[in-house]
Amino acid sequence: MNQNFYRILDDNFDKYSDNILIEEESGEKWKYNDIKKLTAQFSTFLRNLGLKKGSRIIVQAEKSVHSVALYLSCLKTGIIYIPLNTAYTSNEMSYFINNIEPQLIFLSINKIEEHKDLLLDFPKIKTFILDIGNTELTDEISELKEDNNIEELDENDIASIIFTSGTTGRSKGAMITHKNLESNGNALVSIWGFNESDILLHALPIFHVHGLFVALHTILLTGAKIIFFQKFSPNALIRRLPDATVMMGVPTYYRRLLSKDNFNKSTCKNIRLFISGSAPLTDNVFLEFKKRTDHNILERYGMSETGMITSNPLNGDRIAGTVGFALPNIDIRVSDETGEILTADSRGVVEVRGPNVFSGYWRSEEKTKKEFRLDGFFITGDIGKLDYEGRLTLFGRSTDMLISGGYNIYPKEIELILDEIEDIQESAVIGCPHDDLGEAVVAILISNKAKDIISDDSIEEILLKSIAKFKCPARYIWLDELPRNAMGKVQKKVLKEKYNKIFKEIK
Ligand code: MCA
Repeated sequence: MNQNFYRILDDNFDKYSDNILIEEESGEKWKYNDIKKLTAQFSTFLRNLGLKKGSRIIVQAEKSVHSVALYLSCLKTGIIYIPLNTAYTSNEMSYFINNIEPQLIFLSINKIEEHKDLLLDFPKIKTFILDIGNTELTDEISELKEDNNIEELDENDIASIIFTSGTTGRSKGAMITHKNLESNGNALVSIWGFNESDILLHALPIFHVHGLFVALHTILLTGAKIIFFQKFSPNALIRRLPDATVMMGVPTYYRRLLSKDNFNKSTCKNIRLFISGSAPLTDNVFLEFKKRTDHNILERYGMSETGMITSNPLNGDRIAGTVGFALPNIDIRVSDETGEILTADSRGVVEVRGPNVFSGYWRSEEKTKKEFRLDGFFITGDIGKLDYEGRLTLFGRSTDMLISGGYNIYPKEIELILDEIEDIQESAVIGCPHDDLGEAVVAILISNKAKDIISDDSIEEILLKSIAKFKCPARYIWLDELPRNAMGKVQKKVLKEKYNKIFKEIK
């Protein structure tokens, strides 16, 4: 039997052909049938260029209906879809292109301009503009015949590669299979009670698991509808909230909604479910939200490598500070550093096994091996504890990764660049609590000059040549030395405690 995940979506395209699938901010509406057609035209486009099962395309483009159709056509044709954050610089892109060796690249107009020089290094890779509104590409697609052939695939064939920040400073590509997408999509539909009458507010970017898989698939699997926002804006969302039944977001979205006086019970009158993920939801936001709207936000937990792992219940207690229970068919456990499985209520590293778990890191067999136990459990790196009922609480990570506005950031990547700057002897990058973003990046720097230290702006200018803006420190602090333990290791914990209130003091 064909195990291509798209076959199920295709059935739904027929079953719900006249239902609206996407309503854009402009008011333009796309039925299931329209998206099926566009997907089939993209399939023709890709196949005409000689791409086939296992070929790879990189997409760094603005969120649009056409980019959704391009993604779907990749599922349909067995082509591997690699979405990238639109904030990535040419330096970051260079790494991804060399690592993936794609057959095609799709870029938004501003990215074509930004990567002009970089692209000269890859003359054999065809590049297309994919942007909002009509472009040469979208015009060409609209003229093409529909290719309705769904590629015959095995459940373990790769659907997508999602890059996750790496502990050593280099990103790793998590290979997500058709089985991963199908099992996780079906599990979420079931535990969150999605159905044909749902209307989802979709303001998330679609280059991450949250916006691309979790949000899109729950809708596509049920014949429901999406109100599609270019990006998150609290005012635009408040205008459309009364028309919606479900919203998904990172905690920053909920904090920003609460900052608006006109966000209240009547705005949420038709909403049945607010879902939060990608970063910890604070008790404050959870409680304030309840007070303002009468809704308990449902917090769930996932990773790029695993899709969604746990969720608070749709019916039953949603407890602030916990991320709920394992999804159906997913096993979770907590272990110590040696791999010894811990009993309930003990803190350790969370491990997960199930049909949701990725098949490994792209071209990194060694790295993959290190992250799995022999019995197939994936070591998430998140620190947590399970209670006697199986409810999971998280306490941060075993690595020093931080999460800013829902984006994972690895300090090492930033420190490596800072340490190369002439005036900087060494650096330590940490995440500090931030009201809006959850955490924001702070760089602690040691100078090798007595005076006339390089300015913050000059440092940022250097950083921006290599890394995306959202990874750049929001604050730079110069110290005489970094705190170290007896082994000489920098004590980031000490720094984090010291600068815990740094973003609160300036208010
Ligand atoms: C934008 N900026 C940021 C961030 N985003 N800085 C730090 N952290 C961020 N997350 C900076 C920009 O560089 C820019 O700097 C300034 O903020 C304004 O940019 P803009 O794009 O207008 O920002 P924004 O609209 O306010 O965006 C903030 C945001 C956005 C709404 C929180 O980052 C967002 O939508 N995040 C969602 C991320 C997400 O989907 N994560 C899921 C991945 P300047 O003005 O100085 O130039 S995790 C996942 O998928 C796992 C599996 C899971 O469990 O879900």
